[in-house]
Amino acid sequence: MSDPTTDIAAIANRFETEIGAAPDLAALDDVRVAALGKKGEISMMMRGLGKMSPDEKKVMGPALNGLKNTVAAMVETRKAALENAALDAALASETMDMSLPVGRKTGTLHPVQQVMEEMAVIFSDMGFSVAEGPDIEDDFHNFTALNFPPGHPARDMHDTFFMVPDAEGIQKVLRTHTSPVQIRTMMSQKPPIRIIAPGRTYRCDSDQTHTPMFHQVEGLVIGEDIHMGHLKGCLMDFISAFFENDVETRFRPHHFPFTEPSAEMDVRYERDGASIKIGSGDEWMEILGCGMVHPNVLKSCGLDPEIYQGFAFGMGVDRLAMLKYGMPDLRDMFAGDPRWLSHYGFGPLVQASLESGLS
Ligand code: 2U9
Repeated sequence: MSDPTTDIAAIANRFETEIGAAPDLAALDDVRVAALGKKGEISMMMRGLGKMSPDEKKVMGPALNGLKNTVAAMVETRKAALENAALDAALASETMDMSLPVGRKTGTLHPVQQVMEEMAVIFSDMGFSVAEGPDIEDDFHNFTALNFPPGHPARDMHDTFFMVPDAEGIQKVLRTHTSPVQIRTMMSQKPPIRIIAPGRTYRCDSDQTHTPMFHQVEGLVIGEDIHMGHLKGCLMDFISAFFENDVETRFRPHHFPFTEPSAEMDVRYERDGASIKIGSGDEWMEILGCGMVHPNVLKSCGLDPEIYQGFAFGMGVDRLAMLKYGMPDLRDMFAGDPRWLSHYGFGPLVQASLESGLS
C-alpha cells in the first residue's frame, strides 16, 4: 500500500498546477470549489477521517488539515495576483491624458455666479472692494448690532434657521442676510469704507418665489460726508451698468431696522410677450432696498454717528439673474439639472469686464 502522505503531496502538486493555470477569477473559483467546496476532493477526504482507525487518524488528520490550508493559501495568492492584473489592465486601458485640450462638454458658470461677478466688476469700478464672512453667524452680528433688539418682531420676519446650541448654550444662526459682513468690517476697519458683501443667505421659507438658500449682494459706504445723494447716484449708475441700458428709477420711502431713512428703488419695465424689458415702459418693479445707516448701527460698531455717516443697500441676486437672463422659474436655479446649466450657464473661461461687455 502506498504511503498516504505521498498521495497528499501529489494532490497538493496537482492543485498547485491547476491554480497556477486558472486564467481568471471565475476559473480559479471552479478549482477552489473542486478542492475545498462542500463536495470538493479535500473536503470528502476529510469526511473519511471518521472511518479511520485512531492510528491512521493521527497521521492523516494533520496531513489533510495541512493540505486544506496549503491549497486555500495558494487560492488566495493566485486571487490577489489575478485581481492586481485586472486592475493593471483597467488602468492601462482607461488612462486619461490630462494635457489634451478640453472636449465639447465643458462645465458652465452658474448664472448666479456670473451675476455676482458682473456686480463685483461694476462696483470695483466705483472703488468698492469685496468683503466676505461666515455663513454661520451669532445673534449679535446677524441681529443685535443691526438694531434688531432682542424680542423685536422684525426678528420673526427673518424666518431664521437656528443651530443646535453649543456646550455653553450659545445658539448660532444661518445668516439671514449678508449684513453681518458689514458689521464685522466696521468693527475691524477704520472709515472710509466702501465694500460689497456678496454671498449665500438663508431663511426658512420655500415657495414659488422663495428658496431656503438665496444670494444677496449688499453694500456699505461709510465716511464723514456721505449723504442720500451719494446713495442715489451710486445705485442709479449701478442699475444702468448692470442692465447695460439706460434705466429709469424711482425711490420710495420704506422701513428697515438698520437704515434711517430707508427706501426701495423701483425700475421702469414693460412686458414684451413672455419676456420682461427693464429700463423703460409704464410699470414699476421693486429692485433693491437701501438707506442711510442707522445711528444705532454705527454706535454698535464703535463709530460716532456725529462724525460718521454712510449708506447701505441690499439686493437679491437670484431675482436679478432671472430678470437679466430670462429664467422663468426660481426653483430650477438650484435643482442641479445639467441641461438647465448648459442652457443658462456661462462660459467658464470668459471674464465679465466693463471693456469687453459684462455678459
Ligand atoms: C449694515 C447697515 C445696513 C443693507 C440693506 C436692504 C436695505 C434690503 C433686501 C433686498 C432684497 C434683502 O435679498 S433681499 O430680500 N435688502 O432691502 N439691505 S438696506 O443694510 C445694511 C447692511 C449692513 C451694517
